[in-house]
Order: sequence, then structure tokens, then C-alpha cells
Amino acid sequence: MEGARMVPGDISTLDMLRQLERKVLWLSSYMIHHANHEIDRGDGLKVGGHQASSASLVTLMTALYFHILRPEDRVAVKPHASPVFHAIQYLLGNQTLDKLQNFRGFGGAQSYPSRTKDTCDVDFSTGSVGLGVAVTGFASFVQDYVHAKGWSRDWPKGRMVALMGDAEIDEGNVHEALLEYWKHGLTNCWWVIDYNRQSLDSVVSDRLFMKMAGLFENLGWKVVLLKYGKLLQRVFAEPGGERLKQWIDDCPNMLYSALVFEGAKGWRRQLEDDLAIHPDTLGLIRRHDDEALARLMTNLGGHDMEMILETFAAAPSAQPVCFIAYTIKGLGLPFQGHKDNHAGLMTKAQMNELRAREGINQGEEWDKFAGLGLPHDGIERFLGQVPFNRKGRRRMRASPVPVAPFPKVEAKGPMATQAGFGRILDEIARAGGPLAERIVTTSPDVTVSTNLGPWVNRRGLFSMVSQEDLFKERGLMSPQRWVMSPKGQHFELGIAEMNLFLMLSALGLSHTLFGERLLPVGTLYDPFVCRGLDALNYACYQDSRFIVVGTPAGITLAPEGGAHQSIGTPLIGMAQDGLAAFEPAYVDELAAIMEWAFDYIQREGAEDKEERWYRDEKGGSVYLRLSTRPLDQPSRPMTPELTAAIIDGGYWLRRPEPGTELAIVYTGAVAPEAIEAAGLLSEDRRGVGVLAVTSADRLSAGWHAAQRAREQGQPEVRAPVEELLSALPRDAAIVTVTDAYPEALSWLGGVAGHRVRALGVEHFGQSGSIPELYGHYGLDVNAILSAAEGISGRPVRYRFLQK
Ligand SMILES: Cc1ncc(C[n+]2csc(CCOP(=O)(O)OP(=O)(O)O)c2C)c(N)n1
Ligand SMILES: [Mg+2]
Repeated sequence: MEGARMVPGDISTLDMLRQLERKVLWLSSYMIHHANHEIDRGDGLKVGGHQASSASLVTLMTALYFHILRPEDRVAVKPHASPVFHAIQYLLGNQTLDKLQNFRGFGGAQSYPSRTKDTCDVDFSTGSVGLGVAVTGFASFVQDYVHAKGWSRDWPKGRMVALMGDAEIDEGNVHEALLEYWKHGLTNCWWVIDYNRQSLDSVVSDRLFMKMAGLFENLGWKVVLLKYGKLLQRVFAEPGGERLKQWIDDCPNMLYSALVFEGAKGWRRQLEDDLAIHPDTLGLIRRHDDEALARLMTNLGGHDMEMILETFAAAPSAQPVCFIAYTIKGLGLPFQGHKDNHAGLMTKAQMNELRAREGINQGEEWDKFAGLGLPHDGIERFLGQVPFNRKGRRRMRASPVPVAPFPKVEAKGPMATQAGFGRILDEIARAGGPLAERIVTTSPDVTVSTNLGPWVNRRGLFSMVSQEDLFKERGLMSPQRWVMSPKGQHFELGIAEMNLFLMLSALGLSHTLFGERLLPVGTLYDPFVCRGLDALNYACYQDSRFIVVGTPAGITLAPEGGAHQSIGTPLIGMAQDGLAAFEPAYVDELAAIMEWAFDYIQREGAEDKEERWYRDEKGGSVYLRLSTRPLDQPSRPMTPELTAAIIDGGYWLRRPEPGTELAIVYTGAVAPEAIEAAGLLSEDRRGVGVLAVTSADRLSAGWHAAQRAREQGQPEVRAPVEELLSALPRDAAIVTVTDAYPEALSWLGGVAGHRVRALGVEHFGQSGSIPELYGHYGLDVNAILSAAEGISGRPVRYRFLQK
């Protein structure tokens, strides 16, 4: 091997990176090939792996990870570049061979980089295009926030980097984020666009994309084009070169892609035809043999290592930068440039050709050095000094913030849970201390209308630039005092629920990204949870920790508008992994839940326990569905037993008497109807029980877990909901009532085999008063009495017939 004679210290960084680029291309391609051709997973399916999409980013990622990035930088990697990411981590010693060999398999390296399922320090989970991109800017805000507070002293500010596909720009959430970034003065953010001009189905429109450059610039970004590589630039400077440049600039994306795929023959034919009347340019082309011509014409900026290094080195440090890197999808692979290559897989024969080209012998496929023309010790030394890897594992930790017992909120007269929420936060703000210091709130333009106003008045809005409240300064009356400063603790967002969940996602990762614990609380109108749902899903998927409050909720918001009612959100709360959902009826329940929640979102117990119980050791995020309906508050001591039951998900507000034939189960703001109906029913039915369900989510999770535990040999395990329903005779019936889709509670019949009539809301969009709407949708006292009569088959005294 020629390179073996070189002294390791003499290898230039550029040469080393060019060699590593080859290795990364080989490993990532082979990893996908191995998963598809070498492993029999028993289902006959190819697992795919997007070789072309991966190859597109090989040069850029090699440059970034092995040379440019620093430990404090955080990266969201385009989903389909996962093989490249894992190959790089493998070379850096952060990923194991068996995970690589089991790419896309159970327990192997994940299809798309995953914070929770991969073991090798993924910074942000990606997969749903656009979300990984947009979370980077919000992470930069969080970085600003922790530094503005004087925290995170030993950890310098890093760049939040998105390595993104060009089609990701089509996602609306990216544009919503760009506007929000501008408002808050984004810094330290790099977006590197893999401009291969291809998406999944096709070739991206030429003219549209350059509009994007203008958009970024308008919004304060520096736009840096990596268009032509050094080879092309040198040729452009030769006689006739300028015309070649013009030809490339005018070439439609579709034609360029086709020519990349066809290779030298295609290029020569096309160029000679188009440039026949320009002898200088023609001569220039003819001076290149086939191989050189193909190399020249594919020498785009995003594949030119030298140019990439120069460009990143010259990039501004604080201003956000959008690098538009021209690349070729699948460069170096047989389907390069082909419009249908997105899911393309190389055949065995094609893989063998690549193997021969890269000098990899049979049995050396996973070898870190095979085929590289450089001495092993030189490569090893280089890898050992890669700046990105210098501090070892990059995932940080922060100790939990103690949650002191909450100040008690005295309700004078009726109170709604939403108002209670505002009062509780206000009390925490007033009391001060570590809990108040670490809470950070955010809301998409509904801060005041979700009752965060008092908290913000006390704690202020966060902004890197201080600004007094002009109304206050001028002595004008307003209940809101909106002082902005780096000391503030509230992020005010524009109306974009996606941004809310991306912000929560970033805030809730602060302890692991920046080593500083934050306790994020976000509010939005409950129906608009659906607007941000995918971002919420991804926030939970990456194990970000926060409390989200959906309020007002349901038809209970009444005249506020049928168009704002939420029906399915409790089902979302139940189904969303990593999110514990609650819907209390009373403020003392809410206080108990919030006190627990601030602790729960900080728990970091072992992963394996999660399957067996409620994730109580592992922790997670919390969703509170609250109401604007004022209810008379119970006066009762909050005993440890009651607290525990509220957290488990329910308690008997009125215990059923032995031999009773009926129980009413309710959730949330319909409590008065349930209680009144039970009272009326007691006239002709003995000992009707009333079960308050504070969390259908946790009750059902506990039930599933207990069944699994029993099946796995722990016969003594009983779920809280099983304990609760054991108080009800087997032949008793249950009427459930909730201001939501009835199935949020109807499953209770499955627990012990009780008959169930489930009342709830099935239709959307009617405004009215609460009595009108409860009557219309069948949640009022009479509807409960009718349901009781229907399910028991015996008349109920106080029921009147519906008109
Ligand atoms: C929200 C969402 N919708 C659809 C998909 C399916 N999908 C995966 S990649 C892709 C296109 C990617 O194109 P681009 O971002 O340009 O990446 P490239 O592979 O060209 O680098 C699509 C539509 C997805 N992952 N996420
Ligand atoms: Mg693309």
C-alpha cells in the first residue's frame, strides 16, 4: 500500500477527510445492503434503507462530523441519512458493529436517527420531515435562555445544526418556525440544505427553490450557496468556461438528473449538441476523457470536500446561516441522479462493483481501514482527535429540582380548573424558590386567555433584549404587565401550535442538551392540540419533558363557539406514548396533579420498567385538559390516599353500597350532572356509586400493565381500576359521562365485565349555553337518567321524556 510509507503526521486533513468520505459511503451503503440481502428476518420483506438519499449527504456529513462540529454543537440529521450518521458514529467508536449489522432490525441502528431507540447520542429524533429541522432553532432559544440566566457556565454555546433534505422546506411547520425565529432574534443556527433537487417522488421545481434563498435573507439569515466545486470553478476560468457555467445554470433539474444517471456518454452527447457553435467550450469538453468529464460535471459544491471546509470555516458565527449545498442524490452509486432512486437498492452485482472500486476484500466489509490508502495509525490518530468527539458522550444530565409542597389555593365560590391553574402558577410565582425559578412557560398567543397572565405579570417575558411595558410606563390601565428581559420566564409565541410543541420539545430537552433542568409549561386551546399533534408526538418520542395544558376543552366552553370544541383529545391523551393525561374536575385535584407532574417530568428511571407499569419510574410528559366552567369546590382534606388515587386516575366520590345495581362514572366538568343524577337515582335505586375519573389514561395504562404482569407470572398484581370496580357487583351497570368522545370511558366495561352505557359528544360544531349544549349532546342530568333507565330496564322516577 503506497500510503503506508507516509508518516502519519504528514497526512493533510483534506486527504484524510477524502478517504473517510469513501469509507462512510461504503459503510453506509453496505449497511443497507447487508440489512436487505444478508439477513433473513423471516418475513420475506426487504427493509429498504434509502441508499441514494443517504449518499447525498456523505461528503457534507464527513466534513462536519470529522472536522467542523464541536461537542457543544447539536445536530438534527435528515431521516434518510441515518446510515451515514451510524457509519460515522461507528468510525468514531460511538456505535457498535452489531447495531450496524442489524440496521433497521429489532434493537439495531434505527431507520431514522432516534434519541430514545438508538444508543449513540442522537441529538434530535427525525423521521417526520420538517420537524427535526425546525426544532433546531427552538433549541437555540433554549440555549440563549439558560445562558441568559447565568446557568450552563461550563458549557459554551454551540451551533444548532439541521442537515436537511430540500423537500423538507415544503413542510409548513418549517415556515412557521422561520417567522418565529425572526421575532425572537435567532442566533447560532445552521441549516445545511441537501439540495439534490429530488424528493421522494420526483425532481423538485427549479424556480421555486431560489425563492427560498430570498425568503431566508429577508428573515435575517445569511444564505451561502455551495454550488460549484473547485474542479468546475477552475474550468469556468478557462476560455469557453463561462459558457459552460451558463449552460449548467440554464439546465433544468430534470435534464441534469437524467444526465448524471446516464454518465459520461450522456454528458458528451448533450454538451456537444448544445454547444456545437462554441468552439472554445467544445474544446474544453473534449479535453476531458469520459471519466474526467463525468467527474467534472458532478463536481457540485456539496460534494467538494475542499470547498465545503472553506465554506464552513468562513461562515458567520452568530447569525443564522442557511447553506444551500448542491448535491447529487446517490452520487457514486449506480442509480445516481435517477428520478426514481429514492427507495432504490443496489443489487448484489452492483454492490460487488462498488466493493471492487473501493478495494474492499470479502470479509473486510466492516473493517474501518480496508481499502483506504492511508496508514492505519494515522487514521486512528485522526479519529481519536476529532473535535466533535472530544468530550465523549454528549448526552448531559441535570439534578432534579425539588418540588416543595404547593401553596394551597383557597377557592371562594365556584372556580374552573383553568382559573385554578392560573392561581396555582401565580402562587408558585409569588412563593419563589427553585421550583418557580426553573419553570418556563410558553403559549401561542393565548397566554392571557389560558390564565397564564398572573404568572407572566410576576415573572416577565423572556427576551434577549430588554423592553419595558409601554402601557405601564405611560400609566395606562392594563391588568397585564408585559416586561421583556433576559430575566423573563415566558416565551410568547405567535399563533402556531406546531411551534408551541417544538418549543416545548426543545425546552424539555434542556437538561440533556445543555445540562440545565427546565420545567416547561405550555398552554393552548384544547382543540388545537390536533394542529400541533405530530410535533407533540415527536416531542414525546424524543423523551422531552413538559406539561401541556389544553384549555378550554370540550363543548363546556359553550358560547365561546362550537368551532372551538374538542372531542377526541382525551383519546389522544390516552394513546400518546410518553404523555400522562389528566382531566380533573376540581381545583384541589388539579393542585395534587400539578405537584406530582412537576416531579414526574423530571424522573429518569430505568427504561425496562416502563413496560410493566405506568412509566412511574421512567417519567414522561403530562397533559392537562382543563375547563372554563366554574364548579362549586368540595371542601375536604387532601389526604395521601386521595392524592394517590387522583394520580392513579380515579376515586369513588360516593362509594357504591353492596348490592347496588348502578354506578355513574364521570370525568371533568360534567361532575355536577353526574352527582345530581346519582342523587335523583338514589330515590329508587339503592346506593348508586359515583366514580370520579381524573385520568382515564393512567387508569387504562394500569389495567393493561396489570394484565400483562399477571400473564407473566405475577398473579397478585391488581390495577387501581380493578380495585375500584371490585366495589361494584358484577351485574351492576355503569353509565359513563364525559365532555368528549364516549369511548374515553366506555372501555371501563371491559375491566370486570360490567354493562356500560357511555355518554359523550359525537358531533361537532354547535354553539350555545351549557344547559342547551349538554341537553343537545346528551350530557345533562336527564340524559344520565335516561341512560340509567335504558341500561337497567327499569323506569326512573325523575326522568322526563325528551321533547
Ligand atoms: C411528514 C412526512 N411526510 C412524508 C414522509 C415520507 N418521505 C420520506 S423522505 C420524503 C422526501 C424527502 O425528500 P428530501 O427531503 O428532498 O430528501 P432526499 O431524500 O432527497 O435527500 C418523503 C416524502 C415523511 N418522512 N414525513
Ligand atoms: Mg431531496
